[in-house]
Amino acid sequence: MEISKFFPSVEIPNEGCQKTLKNCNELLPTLPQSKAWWFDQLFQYQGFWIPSFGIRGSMLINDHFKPRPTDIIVATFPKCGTTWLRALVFSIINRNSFDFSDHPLRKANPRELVLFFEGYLHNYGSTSFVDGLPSPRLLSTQLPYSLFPTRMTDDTSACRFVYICRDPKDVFVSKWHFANKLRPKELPPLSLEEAFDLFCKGVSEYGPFWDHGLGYWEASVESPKKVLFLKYEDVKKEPLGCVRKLAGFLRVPFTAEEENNEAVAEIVKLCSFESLSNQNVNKSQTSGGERTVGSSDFFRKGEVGDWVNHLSPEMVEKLNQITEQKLQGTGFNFD
Ligand code: PAP
Repeated sequence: MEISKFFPSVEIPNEGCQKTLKNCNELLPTLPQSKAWWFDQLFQYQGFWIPSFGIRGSMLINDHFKPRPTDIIVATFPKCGTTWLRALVFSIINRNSFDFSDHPLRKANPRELVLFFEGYLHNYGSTSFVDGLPSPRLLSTQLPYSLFPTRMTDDTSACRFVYICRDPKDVFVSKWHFANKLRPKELPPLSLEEAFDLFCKGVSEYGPFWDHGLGYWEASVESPKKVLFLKYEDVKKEPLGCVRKLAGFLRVPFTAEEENNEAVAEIVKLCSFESLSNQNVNKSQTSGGERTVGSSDFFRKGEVGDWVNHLSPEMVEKLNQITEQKLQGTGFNFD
């Protein structure tokens, strides 16, 4: 399956990976299934609704991936701000290698600079491509925290996760728009009502939203040096503070000289919605017949609170209620 233009194909996997792929092919038909919002079927796997390529990627990670202490995993639930976080992490880590006027983000979409972990593993059918990347490896994922092996999540492993979460009302609206843009032409549009019902039941790519966020939240509370939990709304409100926090967490804090040179402000400006969405490289459209993902599809409004333009008062009440109920007593909220 072609996931996007950003995943090149393919080589013959080694024997171990072939075994994992065979196990995955045998497992998939035994799992509960649901229609996906856009391309593929969704399968209920270890409590989450995941497309087949995500399960394949997760099984390859579990069986074969060798983490390094320098690995940085950029994790999100879909539509919570992956593109933005990828751009920020890439810019922070590589800030001494590039001039802001001739920065890679002016020539490439953030998805090309921070690779989609499970997507690449799925497409190669092995970990070999990711094994060959130089350190520090920046890898992006939408997999839930519980699907990673303990050799990545326990305290003995030094690889780190950065997660960005977002108000579920905005996540839902963003996801619904994205789904209707990318749904195959032969399928009817996904109505707001149908999508809402599915989202509330947890049935959407990588859902349930709340369980996904909670996994990373709890890990960030337990192991704050391993997992940093950010909220989209906070990054919008306090971008400078959040970028400083991110750099500290990634163990590359800004120096006094960089502060004097306004490096933090430059990164915030370069990675802002206005700046990224206006780069020519990010203006390519979804190609009509094929419905493959275009770079521009990852930039819609980039606002906090667009849900007011789409959700009825009843929908708002229902989503707020589910959120309150799911997150009660956890310390994780959207207040
Ligand atoms: P993905 O899950 O498909 O990778 P992701 O990048 O996580 O998508 O989320 C896309 C959302 O982030 C879009 O939100 P919207 O539909 O509410 O507009 C997109 O506009 C927004 N977005 C993309 N880039 C930025 C940015 N630089 N700053 C803020 N928001 C952004």
